[in-house]
Amino acid sequence: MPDTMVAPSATVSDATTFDAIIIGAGIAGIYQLYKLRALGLSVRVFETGGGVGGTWYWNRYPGARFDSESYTYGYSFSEELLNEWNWSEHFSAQPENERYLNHVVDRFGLRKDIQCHSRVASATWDESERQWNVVLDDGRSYRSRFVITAVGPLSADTLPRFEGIADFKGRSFHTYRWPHEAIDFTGKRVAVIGTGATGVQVIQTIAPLVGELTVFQRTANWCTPLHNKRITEEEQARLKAGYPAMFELLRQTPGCYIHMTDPRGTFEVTPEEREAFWEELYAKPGFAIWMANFRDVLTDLKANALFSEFVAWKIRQRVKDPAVAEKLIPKNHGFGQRRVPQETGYYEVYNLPHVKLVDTRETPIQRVTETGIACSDQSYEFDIIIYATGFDAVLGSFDRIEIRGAGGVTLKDYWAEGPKTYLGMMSAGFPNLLTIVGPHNASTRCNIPRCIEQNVDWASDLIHYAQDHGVTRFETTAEAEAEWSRHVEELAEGLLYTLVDSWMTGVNTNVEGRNVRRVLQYQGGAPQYREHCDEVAKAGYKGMVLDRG
Ligand code: NA7
Repeated sequence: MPDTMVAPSATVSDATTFDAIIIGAGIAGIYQLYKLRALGLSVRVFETGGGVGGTWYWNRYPGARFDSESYTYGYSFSEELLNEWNWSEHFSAQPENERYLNHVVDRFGLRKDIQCHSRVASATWDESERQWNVVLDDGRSYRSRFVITAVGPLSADTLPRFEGIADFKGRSFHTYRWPHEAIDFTGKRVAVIGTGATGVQVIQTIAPLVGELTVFQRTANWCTPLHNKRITEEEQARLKAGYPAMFELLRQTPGCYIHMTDPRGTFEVTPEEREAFWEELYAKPGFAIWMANFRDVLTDLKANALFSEFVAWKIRQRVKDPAVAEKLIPKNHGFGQRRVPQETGYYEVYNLPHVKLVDTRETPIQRVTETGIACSDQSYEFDIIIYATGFDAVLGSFDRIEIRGAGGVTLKDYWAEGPKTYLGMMSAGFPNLLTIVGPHNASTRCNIPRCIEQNVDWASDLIHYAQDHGVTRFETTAEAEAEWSRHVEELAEGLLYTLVDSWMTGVNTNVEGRNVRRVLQYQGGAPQYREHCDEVAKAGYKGMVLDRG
């Protein structure tokens, strides 16, 4: 089986009863702890990993880095923190990101409430006590009035359902479970399975280091240049001076990125203007090409097809072998309908003599063997197999915990036909449970820390209100939940991303039952989502029953 990792533990008190339990010490869990501590609550965070940072703790594979501009990604809640932290690159890499999150934890004295190596196995609502009973997988049990899940949308990693994975005698890793020690790739025959955002980062990073690289691609993606650079001293000063204006802008864009959609339509400009604009976008850093494109590129099939043709032309220019270039050009979806991987020299990797691309739709993988991978046409021998095969997105991390609500039903069963939520933060029958950054929430369509801060602020205000007003139990009504769930479904209607399988539509061939496309995300944009949440709070938490009993 793929290697797992070992990491140091933290010291916490022996207490077992808390006002609130937070599951997960990633970006959301850390900030949630900070907020609840500031309200004077006793809090314990349980974290599966050996350290804090969530995504940035686990994903330590070669090449892991932000796709959002670093300075737009850091926390915004503390001016001191903003001023003292210097990001070294526009799109910072995992080691720095993990260091940053550790710095935040230490700076605000949060570590003593974070219990690492502690995987929550179950959380069961006790109606008589109006408390949650939280049990770890080693049997230790804890109680709290409130539970906040901060489990992350991409933290339930999935391996393919190939036969023989355990038989492989070389080393193999899922990218999410990358070991802490350095891996020596020198002269090694390496396989990478998967060409999503993760696979692309790994492939372009290890290609120059390995002896031979074989990439197993099932679906090509539209990858565009990241254009990462170091941040100079002058830029650093300019960025810091501009923080208030930048965060204000981030509040206004639909996904809280610094890129604003161009108000023009694709066919409202001349072909020359269009091409010049697209060339400009291709040369710009980050997601500008996805988010600052013409307003109809992601909504109109004709506009989308024309822009896809532009990107296909770029791929053909960059990949020398025309047959390989054709394999790398997506044929089953247009640009931006799936997550756009950001690349640095990715396409040029396929010009190297020791790199081979295998299209697993043409020659499917039949099994993993002791020495490598057997495809329908031939067998390959490897020293290392890297599974960049993604996640049981959004729902998977909830499914892996047995969360049992007031009626004895588990959240997994309650969401079996698709999520049902109110504001993407709670579900009927699950009192005092806040599923921040969960399904039906704007955060998974967002520059995630920006939406995390909004979710955490809202959840903290609700808990503060409950504490202040003697509320011992809150729950959404079934009607409010049904209305929100309908609203979320309606917002996704007609959007081009719904036409294709991807983690964003919840399809995953590696997980039983994930063969139906679902609406997992709130598509109305972060500002509109924030307005909804604020209105609910302002109206005394309409759509919810708050009980003082
Ligand atoms: P993704 O984007 O879900 O990519 C997973 C990749 O693995 C994708 O290319 C899959 O092909 C491939 N895959 C998965 N299972 C198999 C099997 N069984 N056989 C062959 N190929 C397979 O996950 P990432 O980790 O790259 O990115 C997740 C997000 O993290 C990303 O969007 C960023 O937001 C950060 P498929 O496309 O399904 O045919």
